[in-house]
Amino acid sequence: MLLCCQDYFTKLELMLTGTPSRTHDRRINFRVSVHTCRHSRVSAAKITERFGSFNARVWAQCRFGALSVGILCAIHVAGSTPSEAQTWPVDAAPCPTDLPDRMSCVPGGVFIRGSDNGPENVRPAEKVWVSTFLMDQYEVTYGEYRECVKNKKCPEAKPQYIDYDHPKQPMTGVNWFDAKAYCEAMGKRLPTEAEWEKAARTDDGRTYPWGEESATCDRAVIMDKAGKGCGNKKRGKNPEKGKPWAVGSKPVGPYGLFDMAGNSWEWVEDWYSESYAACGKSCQGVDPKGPCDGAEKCPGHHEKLVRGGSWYWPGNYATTFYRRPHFPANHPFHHFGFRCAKTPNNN
Ligand SMILES: [Ca+2]
Repeated sequence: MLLCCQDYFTKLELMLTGTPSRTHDRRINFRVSVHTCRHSRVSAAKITERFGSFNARVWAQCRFGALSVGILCAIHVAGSTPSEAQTWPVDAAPCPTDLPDRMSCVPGGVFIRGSDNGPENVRPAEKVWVSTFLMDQYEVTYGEYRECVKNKKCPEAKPQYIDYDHPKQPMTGVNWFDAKAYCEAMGKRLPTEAEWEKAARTDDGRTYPWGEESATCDRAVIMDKAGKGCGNKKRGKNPEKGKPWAVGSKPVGPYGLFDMAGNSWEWVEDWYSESYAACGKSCQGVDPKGPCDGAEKCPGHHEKLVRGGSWYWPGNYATTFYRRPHFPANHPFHHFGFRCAKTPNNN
């Protein structure tokens, strides 16, 4: 029987309706027309909604894969069953009433992570669950980081440009280890990549923290027609490189968080993978932690991630789902920042 992916999922729906037994499912062996699969118009969100993330992943491979991946797709389709659909926790822990200073609570639950309209590395869009967590309302500032260094609780780190050292500007020029050390010194931690994305986009799959309207300098510190940093030039050499603004200079976003789009890039905890499809199970389900489930060493993975775009880049880098990989030691040097998260005591 030669079927395309769309036919497969139609069949799967019929099977679900008829509640076939697992044994029966396993005997089903569809072959897949690679060409038709790649031109299927079924959306990943629809597949995820109906059949869970596993089948959405199969769909993504069918649709976007080259011939060799198409063969894998056929194997996956043949082996997949409706019983592998994701199940979610019944409820998330409530937000605590007593929140730490300058932190917000992001209620746990399912949200749409990734996008089918962005670069390959954000695909596919699929539902994942994050537990209730707390998130810094602002990027960590230069002043806060220097205070931590002064108190001998944080590694020495500084931006390389002058005019990036105002107390209320985001701390830029930290590597991933510096960012992690700062958060731990504050009794916090770096957010996972999934947590960061949930905090930026809520549970409705929006493109920017404010919704679908394009990023402009009314909403975020980005590069626009006026230049980098919304035209706010830096002192000294190369003024056109612009500079980050004081944190919280633009309108507040969901959950009371500022600058989740633009201003400084923000390190997150996870190792980088080429796409969520390539990451597989470690990027799916409940509280995904990325490749190697967030282990300190992760063979084959050498980069971490920053999220949210910055003053230096145009608005399309400031989407809720854009992923930028970089080496945790920050070589070559970039002016990246961060904010911290925390697991509430009741969770
Ligand atoms: Ca930011």
